[in-house]
Parts: sequence; structure tokens; C-alpha cells
Amino acid sequence: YILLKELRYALERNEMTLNYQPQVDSRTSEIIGMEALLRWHHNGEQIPPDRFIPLAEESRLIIPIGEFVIDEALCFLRELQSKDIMVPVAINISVEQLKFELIYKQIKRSIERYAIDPKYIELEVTESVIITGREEAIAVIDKLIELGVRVSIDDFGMGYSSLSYLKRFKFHRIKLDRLFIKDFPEKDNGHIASLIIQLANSLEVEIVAEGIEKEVQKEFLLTRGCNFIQGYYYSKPLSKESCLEYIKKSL
Ligand code: G
Ligand code: G
Ligand code: MN
Ligand code: NA
Repeated sequence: YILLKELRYALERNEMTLNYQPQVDSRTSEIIGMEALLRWHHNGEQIPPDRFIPLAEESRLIIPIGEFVIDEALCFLRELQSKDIMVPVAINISVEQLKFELIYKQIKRSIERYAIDPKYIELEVTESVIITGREEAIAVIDKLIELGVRVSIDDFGMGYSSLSYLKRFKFHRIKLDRLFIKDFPEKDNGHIASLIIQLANSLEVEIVAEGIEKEVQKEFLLTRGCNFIQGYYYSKPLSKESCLEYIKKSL
């Protein structure tokens, strides 16, 4: 793989950056969080995460790349908190990162060093992490939750029909996958989205709908009890500077 060879040098060549996509309370238009999304600028083009994250996971490069992502995101969080801007940041975590205590140590060290309030750190893990992840991975998640960090289930509804894992640990939030809303209202009646919202509400966990592009989708979700929205309707992923501007306007 030529791309894999290039990926090895991406960090030292400063080709990686984080963008931040606002998450908004549709009742007030206030920002309630942001998701850090990794970008790789290589030879004048942007390579999408869907192409390089799997490579990074297979090659273990996800460990240094993941460390970079956590460090960048927590630096931004510290910068915000030093300005008394208390907006949580959500960070995507791959299962490979949870096989070691490294991630726990890194996050704990950053919390102490930067004096970050851990409840503003949210880790997004997919259902597959919890289902296929071995006991070590679950144990690391438990330790992180004990630190005060929050955990969300990303791409909810995509992977597994088993819901038994919902009982296994104390997660904070579900991220409703874009699949369940993207074709609403033309080709999707929204029944599955409604059901997942009901599930979240009865479990008393937060739910954020991803990939909302249209007002009609936002309105529908609101009537069904989901007011936390992430999607192009409010904003695309933004550079750190633009996200800060967004936050200042929103609060
Ligand atoms: O940014 P984009 O919208 O194209 O993201 C596509 C997918 O890439 C996301 O669903 C997410 O799972 C993954 N992704 C983005 N940034 C990161 C990251 O920093 N770490 C990991 N592990 N995955 C990421
Ligand atoms: O982690 P996850 O795979 O859920 O990442 C979210 C992905 O969805 C990112 O790649 C992000 O760029 C993308 N995204 C966010 N909002 C929208 C949207 O409104 N429409 C579409 N098509 N994609 C979105
Ligand atoms: Mn995510
Ligand atoms: Na994801």
C-alpha cells in the first residue's frame, strides 16, 4: 500500500488536523458540544477518514494518531476552559486504542496537567467496540468512566441487534446514526428514529441525531423528543478558529 507508507509520515509532516462539528440544542440554538473529526491533508488533497482510519487501525498507526487526536482536542478544551467557555468535546476512539492502558494514562495525565474538568471530555465508541471488544477494552472504558469522562455510543443502530450491552456499562449518550434520518421525509417515515429516541429516553441517556441537513428533519426529531442535533443544517465540521467563532456567536 502506497497510502500506508505515506500515512506513517503524516504526523511528523504535520499533515493531520482536527476539525470540530458543533452539536446544537434545536430549542435554543445553543451549542451543547462539538465532535472532533480528523483530517489528513496529503499532496494537495484531503484524504477522507473512511479511507485512512481503517489502514491506521490495521497497522497500529492508530495508536500514535489517536494520541495526537486526544492531545489536540484536549488542548482546545483547555484553551476554551481558560476562557470560561464550557463546551464539551467528543473524540472518536477506535477499539485498538482501548486494548492498552495507554489511553487511560494519557487522558488522566492531561486532565491533571491541564486542569480540565473531565465531564467535558466525551469519548465516542461504536457498538462493535463493546460487542467485539474483549474484556480489556470494557475494563478501560470502565476506568475512564470512573475518571469522570463520558462515553457515547456512536453510529447507534448500525452494527448489532443485540441490546444486551446497554446494561453493561454506564454510558452517557447515544448518537443516532445518519442512516435513520437522511431519507426523511421522502423515503423514510422516521419510525426507526422515533423508536431509538424512545429507547434513549426510557434509558435516561442523552441522544444526539447525526447528519441532519433539513429543517423538516430537525422539526420531526424535536416532536419525537430529540433536540440535540449535529449536522450540516447547523454547521459542517469547522477549523478550530471557526469553531471558536461559532461558539462565541452561539452562547
Ligand atoms: O469526518 P468524517 O465525517 O468523514 O468522519 C468519518 C468517520 O471517520 C467518522 O464516522 C469517524 O468514525 C471516523 N473518524 C473521524 N475522526 C476520527 C478520529 O479522530 N479517530 C477515529 N478513530 N475515527 C475518526
Ligand atoms: O463519527 P461519525 O462516523 O458519526 O462521524 C460523523 C460523520 O458524518 C463525519 O464524517 C461528518 O463529516 C459527517 N457528517 C456530519 N454532518 C453531516 C451531514 O449533515 N450530512 C452528511 N452527509 N454527513 C455529515
Ligand atoms: Mn463520531
Ligand atoms: Na464513528
